[in-house]
Amino acid sequence: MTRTYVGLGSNLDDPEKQIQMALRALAALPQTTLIRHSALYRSPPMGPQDQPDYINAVALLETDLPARELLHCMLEIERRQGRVRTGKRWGPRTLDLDLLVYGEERWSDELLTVPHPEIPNRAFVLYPLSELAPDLNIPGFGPLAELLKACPAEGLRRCHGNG
Ligand code: ROI
Repeated sequence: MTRTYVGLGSNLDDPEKQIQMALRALAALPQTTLIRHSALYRSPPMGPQDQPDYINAVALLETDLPARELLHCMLEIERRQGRVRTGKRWGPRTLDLDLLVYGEERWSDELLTVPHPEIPNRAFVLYPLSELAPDLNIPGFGPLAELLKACPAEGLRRCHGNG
C-alpha cells in the first residue's frame, strides 16, 4: 500500500458539491482506501483573477494502484464531473485533481511529475495538507512545516460545516 495525497479544486457548478462528489469517487476507486480528507477551504484564484473563488481540499489515500493508473482514474473522475479541457491555461474548472505526493517517490516524465512541483507555492495545498499530516516530509521539498512558514495563507479560509 502506498500513502498518497491528492489535491482537489473546483470553482464552477457548485464547487462544494463537486468536491464532495470527487471525495466519494476517490473512496470508490479499486484497490484504494480513502483514509481521511481535510476540511474544505475557500481560496481566491491563483492565476487569472477573472474567475470565481475556488474550493480546495486534500485527501489521503492508501492505494495499491501504480501512480500512472491512479492518475488515469483521477482524469476519469474529472471527465465524469464535466471537466472540459479548453486549452486555456489556468482557467476555471469544475474539478481538478492533482497527484501531490505518492509515497516516497520522486520522478518526472511527460505525463506526471511527483511530488507535484507547485506544492511549495500553493497555500491552498499546504494548509489542508498540514491538517492531515503536519509532520509530513515531502520528497525533494523537505518538511511541510518549513514550506508553510514560507507561504502566507493569503485569503485562504476554512469552510465550516463540512469535512
Ligand atoms: N487557484 C486556487 N485558489 N485553487 C485552485 O485549485 C487553483 N487551481 C488552478 C489554478 C488555475 C492555478 N488556480 C487555482 O489550476
